[in-house]
Amino acid sequence: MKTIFKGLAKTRRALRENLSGLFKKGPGLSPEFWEGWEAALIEVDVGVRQAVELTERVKARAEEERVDATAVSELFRAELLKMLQPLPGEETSETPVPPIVTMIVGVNGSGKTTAAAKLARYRQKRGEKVILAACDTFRAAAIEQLGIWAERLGVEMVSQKYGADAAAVAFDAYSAARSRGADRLIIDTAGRLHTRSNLMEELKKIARALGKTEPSAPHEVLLSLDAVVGQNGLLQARSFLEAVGLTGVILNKLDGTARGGIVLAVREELGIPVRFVGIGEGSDDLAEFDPAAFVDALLNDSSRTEESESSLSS
Ligand SMILES: Nc1nc2c(ncn2[C@@H]2O[C@H](COP(=O)(O)OP(=O)(O)OP(=O)(O)O)[C@@H](O)[C@H]2O)c(=O)[nH]1
Ligand SMILES: [Mg+2]
Repeated sequence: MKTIFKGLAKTRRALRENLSGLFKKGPGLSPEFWEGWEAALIEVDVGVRQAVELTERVKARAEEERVDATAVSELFRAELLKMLQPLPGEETSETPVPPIVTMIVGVNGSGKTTAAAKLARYRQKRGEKVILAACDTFRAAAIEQLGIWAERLGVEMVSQKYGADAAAVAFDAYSAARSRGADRLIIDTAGRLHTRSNLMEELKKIARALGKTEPSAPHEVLLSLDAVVGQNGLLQARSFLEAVGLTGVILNKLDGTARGGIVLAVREELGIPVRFVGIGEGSDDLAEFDPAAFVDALLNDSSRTEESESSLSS
């Protein structure tokens, strides 16, 4: 299993390289020093607004606390962590009656089907009984792809034939999950239809079909985002947000990009939390998003070397 520390290796290295020049200039906190931090943060895709705000906060604290350049990373760490604290209403105390339904939505190729499989595995490892629903009926290969994962994981999949009504598949899958006493129902959806508006209508229809059988379902709607696409992905995210009301993000392919700072931008720009990160193509390459582990993985520059990193269990 990969960890977020491994998943963020490229981002961490990029940040470190961009910052290394700043410290060679000595311990002074010049305007160039702060501009350097800002630029380095923007480079790893935290978003311009977030980078400016973060740097300003740290600068204010550094001046107030009269620290030198070497202590600045610690201040960034603290302020980053503050920015990543749960959003209001993010932590709900109600526990829905199982099966808890998770819909995975997002544009084509963003990693939905793989994320559905990883999430199934994640729940399975926690002793939960999972059922997968193949609601991407737009392509025959999509049903097959999920079927292969289901078989590999030993998880039941509910599907119909290619071209079937996705909402009907979801409805069936929910009934099956309930009658079989499943804890979780995880729904894979299409990323592409004939037109974008059809896709949004289809997703709404799936959600409505679920809501008819259980008013509280779907309990989670997770947007699958490709971290490699970076900031551009946030534009598409808005249409999903408006159509189906997202509860969180699964940020996929974090391992393949040096732009892992997108985690901050997602949260600030969309107002929804990153719930999981995808850090590889295997079923175990998923981590629940943990702000402290993220900040540690992003800014760690000395206490954990690249060698100890590579010796971490994989
Ligand atoms: N490196 C890496 N690759 C990933 C990750 N998640 C998914 N992939 C790869 O990205 C590609 C697309 O993944 P899919 O899960 O098929 O994406 P999708 O959103 O279901 O695509 P459509 O069904 O076509 O809309 C596959 O080759 C996956 O193996 C990840 O976290 N890291
Ligand atoms: Mg798919």
